[in-house]
Amino acid sequence: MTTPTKHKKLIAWVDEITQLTKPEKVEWCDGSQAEYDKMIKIMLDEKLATPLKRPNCYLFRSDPSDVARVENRTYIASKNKEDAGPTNNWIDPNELKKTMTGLYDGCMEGRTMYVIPFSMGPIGSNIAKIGVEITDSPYVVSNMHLMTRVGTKVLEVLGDSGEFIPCLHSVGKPLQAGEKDNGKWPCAPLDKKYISHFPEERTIWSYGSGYGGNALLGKKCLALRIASVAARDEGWLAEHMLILSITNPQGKKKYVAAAFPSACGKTNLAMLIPTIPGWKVETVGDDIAWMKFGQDGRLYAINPEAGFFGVAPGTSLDSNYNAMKSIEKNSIFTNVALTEDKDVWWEGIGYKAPGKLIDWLGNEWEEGKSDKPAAHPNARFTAPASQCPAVAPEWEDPKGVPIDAILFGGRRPSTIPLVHQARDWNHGVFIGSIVGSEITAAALDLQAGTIRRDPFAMLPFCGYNMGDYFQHWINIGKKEGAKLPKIFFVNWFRKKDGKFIWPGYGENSRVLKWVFEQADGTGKFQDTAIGLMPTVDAIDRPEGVSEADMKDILSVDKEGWLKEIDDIRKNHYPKFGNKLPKELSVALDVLENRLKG
Ligand code: OXD
Ligand code: MN
Repeated sequence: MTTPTKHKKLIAWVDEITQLTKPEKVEWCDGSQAEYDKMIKIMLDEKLATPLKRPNCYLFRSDPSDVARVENRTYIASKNKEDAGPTNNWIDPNELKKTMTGLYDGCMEGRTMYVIPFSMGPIGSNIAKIGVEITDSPYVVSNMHLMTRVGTKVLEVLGDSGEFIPCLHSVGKPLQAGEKDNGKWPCAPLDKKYISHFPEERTIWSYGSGYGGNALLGKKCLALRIASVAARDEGWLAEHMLILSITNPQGKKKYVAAAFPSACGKTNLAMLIPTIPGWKVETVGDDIAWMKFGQDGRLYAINPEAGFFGVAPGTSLDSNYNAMKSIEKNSIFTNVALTEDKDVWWEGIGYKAPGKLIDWLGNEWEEGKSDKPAAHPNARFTAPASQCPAVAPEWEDPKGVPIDAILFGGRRPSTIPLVHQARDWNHGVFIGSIVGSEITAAALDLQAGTIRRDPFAMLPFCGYNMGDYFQHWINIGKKEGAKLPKIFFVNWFRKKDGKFIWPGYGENSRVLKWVFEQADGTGKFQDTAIGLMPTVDAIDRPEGVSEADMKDILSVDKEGWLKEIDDIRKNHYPKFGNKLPKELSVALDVLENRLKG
């Protein structure tokens, strides 16, 4: 195959990696449908893919050791340890490169090396960034086709000397002569997996995992960890946020970005169907937002991705109609269960398993007979965003959409009310910095059920010192002429007697309506010790929520907050040492005084 670019630096890098990893052959990806079909054919032949009855849909089962992001094998290898900060794993970059070069040596033997030029963001947008992923996984190539914009058109924009972020990936399973994968998902053992970032060089090296965020390097690695470093240096924001538009019955539209820790329902919120008549929500993105100041001083956001990599379990026509419609065709399913008539099934899909299934491990599974879930809790679908019935017509607008409100949230069974609003930008940064959530299944190596602080929902995704990141947010608020979004703290997950009080899903539109009104200056609110809150009549009570419960989730739990403050003071803020911006310790003091006063 001839090299489809004259970009010297890119060609030299591809040559260098070819010599190191020693693949059987090298292929440059053009992004065509024929290429996608070829990848699928390779994986069907290798018995890694199972065709489904949904048109152009396939099921994959990964290795049981390779089912989620591996946070304790994820590294920020900055030159100085302090630049990675207290929340990241750090290894000296020279040492890490030495170890990984040893692993990469010959790691693609017997495999094809694919070179995938991709754009995060609409091709040619001045907010977009170009990456090139080298991988030995056809699964990665096909998923990158859905999740990003790939191929020749990206090389055209890159030209002979454009900037790109090199992203090196290998599953870490070379093949001996004559050996085939033969139905076995290729990956390396856990202690050989490395998801490494070199922030000063803007480079990503991933080894040993073929799953999701570990392997689709445009997503968490580039669009969050590396982009957050670029954003700090260039004065913008790369955030773990969905983007939606909300339109009132009079046709007025506002844009909301919202950060929630992994598996807290960002995809559901991004696509919700309002239960309140006359209101409309449309989706711009479900996971990542890049926000830059426009000429008018407003923050404009793009969704750098082109698809959804959503958690399947719990997704049903009731919980997320638009996601279910998005995955009717041209989608990839990983670690869900298979029905006898070759459809997918998972826990929470909205109907009983139709007969016997094959579970995510490839074993027979029957309702009531097996105590293990049929789909892995972190089973995923990959689908093109363009297939979402609720996708906003402007979702690919290269200039982005102007953000009116930012929401922070997490799974908090107590203390945090349904919604409150920050008094000003710094108070909003304080709210972002204290986000916490009950742990879910999106990361392999964490204890499900406990609460961990996840500032800005960026704990696993911030590519530099989190204390400096807080400061960067404070600095954004100081920009001259900035017309900043309003900031809110939401919590759909309050519990009473072990049950959720708030119905969530489409009913969250009631809260979005108040957010809209607050951003519009027309909301009804009261000033409280923790911030601005809706008056009792400002949010309509959904069916099934009693007046007493509604009051409960819309009031200030003084004791709970004082405990929260104590925990922040003792266990959270001290981690950041002298990097903690003074504005945040001041905000904590002010909150305590207001509660006590
Ligand atoms: C994701 C995650 O996959 O946050 O989006 O883990
Ligand atoms: Mn995410």
